[in-house]
Amino acid sequence: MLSLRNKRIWVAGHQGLVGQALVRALPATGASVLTVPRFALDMREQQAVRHWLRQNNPDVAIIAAATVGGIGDNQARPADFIYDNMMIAANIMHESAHIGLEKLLFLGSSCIYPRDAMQPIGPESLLSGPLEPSNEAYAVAKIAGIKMAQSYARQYGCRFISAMPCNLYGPGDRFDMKRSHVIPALMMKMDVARRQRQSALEVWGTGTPLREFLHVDDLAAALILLLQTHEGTEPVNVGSGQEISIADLATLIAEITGYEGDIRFSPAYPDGTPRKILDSAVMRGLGWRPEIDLRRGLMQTYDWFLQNKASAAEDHYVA
Ligand code: GFB
Repeated sequence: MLSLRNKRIWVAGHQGLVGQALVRALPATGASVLTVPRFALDMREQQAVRHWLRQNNPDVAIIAAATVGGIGDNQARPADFIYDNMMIAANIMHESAHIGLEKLLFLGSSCIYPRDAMQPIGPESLLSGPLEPSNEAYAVAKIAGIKMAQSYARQYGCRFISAMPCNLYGPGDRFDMKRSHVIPALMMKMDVARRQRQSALEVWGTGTPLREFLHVDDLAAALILLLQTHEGTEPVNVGSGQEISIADLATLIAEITGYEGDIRFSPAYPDGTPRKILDSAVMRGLGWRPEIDLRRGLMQTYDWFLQNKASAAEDHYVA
């Protein structure tokens, strides 16, 4: 058990969806949260990361910094996704190993697992088959991060652990019709369509893929529990256990946003992986349960969007 009381915890990527949730949740543990704005530290620069870590000397680090986006953004910018994410993980882990950090938590994503993995997906599926092509670059960078954490643990005895969340959503997400994940993209599209009284709108793909969604505040609680109680180098899956098809999700978001026009599926756009539900047995074994059901979480996220339209559409590079 690691008490976080009075620990100085660096949340790398505090402006992103996960980072903001951690900044909200960590103070209740008695920890003090360290952050650095993007303009003051480019985590892709090794010298800058080395200098910052030596100056600030945190006790614990959480790598929530990443270049992320939805399926469209992944397909448009594979070079950014592989380069940024590999550099961020490599620089932070390598430099952390040399300042005697007590513990580090690396965040990945369920897209690290093979496209045709057995469902629910356990960590033993890692590297057992080909990846989903639409997000291969991102997945490879995240797999490299997991392997780095394992290698530094083995060679130097570092307490580097990894968590793999399912698809996330919540307040503080990036809202962009082309680049963001499905929930913010559909909320934004439907909000515009309702206000402009459009009779129909387009939802990418066939509507048949299944996704497991988790509210980011539930993820933050899981990550804190992992820091406090978990040791070991196997990635730990964090999922809600609840799946929904994209078609049903679109209907639910239409209800919440008050959009009453037609929903037209557009198979010219990619579906991505057909299904990716995680086996989250390790988290459940630690006593963690998600508390925010999808409908309530979507309503709260839409309210947040309505109140924060300007910042929600900003161009985040970290998530
Ligand atoms: O959220 P999303 O981009 O993530 O897409 P992935 C989920 C599903 O929603 C896909 C469909 O089947 C999309 O085709 N979809 C329908 C839409 N309409 C839209 C729309 O307007 N925007 C978006 N974005 N999707 C991402 C990975 O995959 O998952 C990332 O690309 C990351 O690397 C993340 O791992 C968790 O689940 O397909």
